[in-house]
Amino acid sequence: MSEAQEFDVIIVGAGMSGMYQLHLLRGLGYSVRVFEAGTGVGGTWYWNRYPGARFDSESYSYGYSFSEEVLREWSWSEHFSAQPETLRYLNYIADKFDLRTDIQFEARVASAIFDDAGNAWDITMEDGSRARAQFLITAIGPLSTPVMPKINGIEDFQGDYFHTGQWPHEPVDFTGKRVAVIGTGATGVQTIQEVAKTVGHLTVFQRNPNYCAPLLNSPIDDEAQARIKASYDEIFAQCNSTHSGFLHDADPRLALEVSDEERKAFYEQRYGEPGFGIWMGNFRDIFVDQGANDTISEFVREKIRQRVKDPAVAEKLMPRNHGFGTRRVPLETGYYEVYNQDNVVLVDIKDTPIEKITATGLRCGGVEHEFDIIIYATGFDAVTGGFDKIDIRGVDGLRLKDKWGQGPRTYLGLQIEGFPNMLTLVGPHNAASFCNIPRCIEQNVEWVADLLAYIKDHDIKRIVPTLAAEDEWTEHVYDVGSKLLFTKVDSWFTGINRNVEGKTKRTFLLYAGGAPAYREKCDEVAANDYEGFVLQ
Ligand code: NA7
Repeated sequence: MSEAQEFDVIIVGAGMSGMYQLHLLRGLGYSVRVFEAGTGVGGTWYWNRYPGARFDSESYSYGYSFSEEVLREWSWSEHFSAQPETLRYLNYIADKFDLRTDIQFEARVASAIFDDAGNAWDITMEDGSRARAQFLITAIGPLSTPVMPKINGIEDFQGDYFHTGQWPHEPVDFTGKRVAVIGTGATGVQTIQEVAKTVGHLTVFQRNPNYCAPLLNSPIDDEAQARIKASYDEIFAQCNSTHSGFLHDADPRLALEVSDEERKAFYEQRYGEPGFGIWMGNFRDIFVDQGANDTISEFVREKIRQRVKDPAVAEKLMPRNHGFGTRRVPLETGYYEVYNQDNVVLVDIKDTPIEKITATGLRCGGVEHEFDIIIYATGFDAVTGGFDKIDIRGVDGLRLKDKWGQGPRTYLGLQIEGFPNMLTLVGPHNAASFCNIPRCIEQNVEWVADLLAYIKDHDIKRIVPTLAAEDEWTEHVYDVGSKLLFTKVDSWFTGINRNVEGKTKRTFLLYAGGAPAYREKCDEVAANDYEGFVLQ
């Protein structure tokens, strides 16, 4: 067995949260090592190189806010930047703060075992190399475990096939090719509208449609750039004041208290504005009141009806089994118009699932389809999937996967009873998993850095939440969730993934009480000497 390298802190993952955590902890004098499975930094933006991948958040609300110099130096070129630019940005951050010296790339963590007597974590990589540290920080992202569908014959296909979350680094040429896309979530929508521009023929296999709304992206000109750079304080203050860290905030009115004309005019206005305004800036009751939700759901269905020429195709694209915004709203640029192209076919597979993948394509509803390329936009084993892939064992060998068998249990989505000295950035039941994510990442990372500064000052060897604190937080998370229409619907928010063993029962993976309330609670816990934690 190779000898273990020793550090004060091990961080798993060099995406946005791992990078910033490394930067802050190094500044506190901790020895830190980041283990990253990829060959470069960037996490989500490193892996998701599929055609059309881009922000649905305004670019300038997405970047880090912690460095004045970065805010001055970096210029986003579009209001909603594409993946290559975001990856360039994250590489620029890594260079600027000299992060790579403490990141080990191509190192995938296989197990993390807590040494009770030594108050330390023993980490083993897939290649057998080992490391040990007092603290383990997971920065593994909520959408980092791509999942292929459970369909027979996937490996029999003789053409090229890709999962969007494991896209090759080399460009893929679709010109003149017969292409299939399976999946119509936020990723599928971005992919479909992009590949439709060059394909010979495109077939989309849709199980459930989603309510998509216009992104309305545009370049940032010099004047807008100057305005943005001069108003970063206001931009971040606005994000920090809203429920989910976006620039958009709920309208104080109720959908059903205004007149039909006023409601319609408001929906038209939101539909015609860039970004998530229609989701995050809508009437505040659309997520809790089915009647209110019905009005916006029908409005978006009507837009689909207007934009898709063939009424039968339009009908297939209209969600009927859930309300607007109760699943992630994909933002689109000409998505619905793709279905007006002569070389695009939509196959509804709700009642006739794909039977098998064949050497030349796939068989569905008794029909053989032939393809050159199959794209799987089938999503992720969300939020807990990254944890499940690592054999994580706490006190008395308790496996995290077993502890979370009936759904996650955490304190603040940041620590777990029975797993001392382990901190979970953007973990389940953490506000960051339902947020304009960098805004909440910064809160998580800064809170953990403050905690580790306190630990250093007080010579603490071990921190773990009490069972009572964990129970109380978990109950609060489910209680808040139970009031929302989200929790009545199958989606990755509710932990449903029929391609993964054991993920067929609804739970709730997010904290939906809002980023401000979450931040307040975290601050209160810290101000009360880390109330709810046992510090030894
Ligand atoms: P999603 O939102 O989980 O979407 C996955 C899509 O794949 C969805 O349309 C699924 O249909 C479909 N799917 C999954 N398995 C199958 C099988 N077996 N057959 C056919 N279709 C299937 O993942 P995304 O990557 O789009 O988005 C995830 C997040 O990333 C997104 O919310 C953004 O925040 C970024 P279903 O709807 O389950 O019927």
